[in-house]
Amino acid sequence: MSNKLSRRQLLGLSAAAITGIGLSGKQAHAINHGGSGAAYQPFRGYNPPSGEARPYWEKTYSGGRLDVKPLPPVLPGRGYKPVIVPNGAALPFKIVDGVKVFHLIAEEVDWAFDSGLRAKCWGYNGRVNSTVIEAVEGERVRIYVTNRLPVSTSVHWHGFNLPNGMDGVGGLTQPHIKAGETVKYEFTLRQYGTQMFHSHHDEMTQMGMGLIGNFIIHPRNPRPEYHVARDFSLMISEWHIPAGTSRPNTLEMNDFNVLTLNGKAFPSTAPLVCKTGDKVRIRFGNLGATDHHPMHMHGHHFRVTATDGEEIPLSAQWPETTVLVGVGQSRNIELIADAPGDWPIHCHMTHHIMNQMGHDFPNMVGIDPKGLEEKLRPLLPAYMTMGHTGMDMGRMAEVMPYPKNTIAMKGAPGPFGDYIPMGGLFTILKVRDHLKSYDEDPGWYQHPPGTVAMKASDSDLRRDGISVENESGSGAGHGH
Ligand SMILES: [Cu+2]
Repeated sequence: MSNKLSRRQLLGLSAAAITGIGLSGKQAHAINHGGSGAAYQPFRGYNPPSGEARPYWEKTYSGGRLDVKPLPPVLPGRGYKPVIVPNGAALPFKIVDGVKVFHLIAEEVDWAFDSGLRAKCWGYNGRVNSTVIEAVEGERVRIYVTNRLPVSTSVHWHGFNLPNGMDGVGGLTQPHIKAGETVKYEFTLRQYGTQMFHSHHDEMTQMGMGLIGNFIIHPRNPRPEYHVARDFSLMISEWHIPAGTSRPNTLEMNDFNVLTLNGKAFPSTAPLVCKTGDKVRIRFGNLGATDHHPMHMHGHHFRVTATDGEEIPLSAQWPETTVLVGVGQSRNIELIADAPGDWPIHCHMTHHIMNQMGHDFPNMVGIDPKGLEEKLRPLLPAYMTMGHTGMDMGRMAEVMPYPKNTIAMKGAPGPFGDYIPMGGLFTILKVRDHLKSYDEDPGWYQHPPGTVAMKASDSDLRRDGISVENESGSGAGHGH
């Protein structure tokens, strides 16, 4: 059997089926997925009204029809509330004969990870990791992919239930998209959730160069719980960009030194701005090379509400303050931002909240480097020992000039004149009672008087019988 069926052949087969002409098993199978189908039925989700059976597995492609009739396209702000893409944007679309048409362009992008660090990366439509495609369940999408890279590529729709030939695996489900070519993908969205898209050609290089993104599909008939005030989309990735170089080294497997949210390393990650009491959703995707990231949030707990597979039934959602986002996974979390303040959201792997960290140093923790530094300074003016004090940001900035095209290993000036000693996979949930606009960084939180941990006063120490000089640490709990 020819592996290419023309549209006319398919129509012919359908007609044969209708007129009851006998067909071989193989042909009959083709009809199953090729006849004229019913309209797409919105997914009821995993939280059906009580008493109704839960439709597990109903909507995977194996149980669906290839030719399902799409539902009408929906406009942002009308049928769905667009996601917020910190440091990024949703890809524009147009509607042609009831189909949402997108044009994705894979190209080299001179990308700023931070004001100090740029690199020649690969991205979609002028952005790295931060071009989001957004659509609505039941819609028909047609996505043109233009390849402006010097090599072949392909785009895989990660976590989608779609016809096999639209899966985007170069060489397996389609020919490679060669340099200069434009290829057309077209399918009906038969699910909703936080899905992703990425190159599936020379994956280590192309995904490592930045060809990844989130693909948000909103439900067609959302339940009331779906509505949130703030719906953020964040893509996690990791890079190896040795200080002073300007191209990511995608051969690196372990020692990543630039960790990013939507292609930005803190302090360049835009804060997630919320009003006190807002219901907030954060969609984490991870298409980095090898690392899984336990994303931790301060000051709040949240529920894990969905994976890239599907939403999690209400009865099975679990509370957390840290959600592990493995490579190739997405996780939705939801919370009520009810605590005003500046709250970190960050990966809890301590090496992932550093920028341009190298790891080939001897362990100097516990060593007094003073004598050593004095001896070495005349030979190496910028020398400083890396250790428990050596990583101190403020001092490092004074002593060590950074090589060209680097960012501070960690840190940014904070509200107290001290450095915030983190970088990389770090951003800030800014919750405020009053906001002029969601689109404006409200600045640092103004703490109510008496609510900031400050140096203890002598009268505090006296009142509580804390003797700083005389108590041994081990004896402090026993009283005297
Ligand atoms: Cu991490």
